[in-house]
Amino acid sequence: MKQYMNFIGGEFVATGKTFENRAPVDNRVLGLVHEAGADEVDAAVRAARNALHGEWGRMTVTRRVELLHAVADEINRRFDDFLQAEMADTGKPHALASHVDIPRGAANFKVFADIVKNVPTESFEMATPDGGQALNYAIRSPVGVIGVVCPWNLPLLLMTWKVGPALACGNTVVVKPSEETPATATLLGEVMNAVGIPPGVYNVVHGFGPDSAGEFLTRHPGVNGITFTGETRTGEAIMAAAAKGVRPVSFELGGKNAGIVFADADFDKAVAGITRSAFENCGQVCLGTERVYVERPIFDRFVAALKEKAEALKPGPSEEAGVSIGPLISQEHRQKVLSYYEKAVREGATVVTGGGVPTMKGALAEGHWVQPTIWTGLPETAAVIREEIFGPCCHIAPFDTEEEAIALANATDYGLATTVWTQNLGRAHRVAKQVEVGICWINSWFLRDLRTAFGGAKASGIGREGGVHSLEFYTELRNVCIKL
Ligand code: NAD
Ligand code: 6OD
Repeated sequence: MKQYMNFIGGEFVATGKTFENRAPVDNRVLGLVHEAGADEVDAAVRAARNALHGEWGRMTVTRRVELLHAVADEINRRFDDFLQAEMADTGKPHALASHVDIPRGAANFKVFADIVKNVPTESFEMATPDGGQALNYAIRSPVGVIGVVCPWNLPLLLMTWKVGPALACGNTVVVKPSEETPATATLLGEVMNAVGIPPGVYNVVHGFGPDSAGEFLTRHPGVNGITFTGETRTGEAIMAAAAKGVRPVSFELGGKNAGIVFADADFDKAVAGITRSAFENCGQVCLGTERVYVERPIFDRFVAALKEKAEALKPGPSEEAGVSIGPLISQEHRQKVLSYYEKAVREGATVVTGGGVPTMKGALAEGHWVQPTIWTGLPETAAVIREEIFGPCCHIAPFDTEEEAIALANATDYGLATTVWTQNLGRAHRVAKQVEVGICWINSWFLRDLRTAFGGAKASGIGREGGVHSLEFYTELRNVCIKL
């Protein structure tokens, strides 16, 4: 039976306490995860602290950049190992994991290493009261030990999106992967050792949230900053933990994102785009579109076209030819999604398609499958329009004016992302400026340039990461003032 161990100070560490890691496609046991207790978390934080004061802390930026490039190269060399691990843990289709998750896992190390190498700091000359001069210049120092708490939907991608810039800036990390997806974070430990990242720079502790590794890590006074991706409610608990010691947080939280389709949009591209934003990764993307607003003249045609696309999605195991949708992550999450499917019907929705569980053959019948689902006809107060579901589903409603579409999109506590479909450039700019989100895609969705700011407005997050913005969180900017 495969064992997923903690990675502390460059060594794989077993604990007496394990839990099962199960495959979402058929619920088979993939292996046993060694849960870290308070002692292991403490050992990981101490290893990370020691590494800050060792070779890593003294290393030149040039050498650090070389090592992080080597990490990326080694992930690419072991591409298939990472791919198999990610597909087993998540059940996502091969095409998605091989084109998005694993390549981004590698890119996150190179891009941020290059940014850190190339970003200058400011300097100012100033006149002094005695008629002389002083020179001010800024230096960026690592924050210290960073706690990285991760979700399960894009495990390697979202973990390295934090670890890449944290290490590039000279910090050390203790990563707490989701209990649902322990594999790729563990595998990355092998990569770190293989390329010569000093022991203690990258640590992994496995376990759950409350009263387990997640809470032990975020409450640990030796952690200098916490970066977290996950549910807004979990963010609230972590923020309370971070308040002790006044430690900084960077949060990427939940969403209830709108898609807006104007009648002047390229119809086929809009349908293809919303098909992706509503159903990709079985709807388990924080940037996904669970509320779609379509201008009235094309509403009926759009609903019919999206229905056709949803019904054409083929569920199945990651490597089967033609499979385009995987299962949900767990039985528990499936219960949550199905409870919303039932609630939508109770609240009076018209179920355009889906609403249940597909028939799967053999062992796959034990997997966490749900049908891609489209609703119409609900009032904006309905639970499936207000609350994040995180499943392959959306409600579609008509609108009549640009102002109405913007008001509908903004009528939510969340503010992560919007996707807007129009061929009118002026309208695109007007809407993008008024939607209250961290990222607004026009005629596209989940198109990522890692040099840009990423994060959420309102209840969708705190702070921005990406490009130089990551440096704001992962470094402490200091000013040196020299009287000349
Ligand atoms: P989650 O909040 O349940 O768990 C995320 C991580 O937090 C896990 O590792 C979990 O063990 C840990 N955790 C849970 N409780 C904790 C606690 N009290 N203290 C410390 N750690 C704790 O989220 P999830 O179900 O894994 O992921 C889905 C959610 O993540 C959705 O809400 C989605 O929108 C959000 N998400 C947001 C973004 C973004 O960029 N904004 C990206 C991906 C996912
Ligand atoms: O692409 C990224 O950098 C990013 N943070 C994506 C988040 C996806 C949410 O599920």
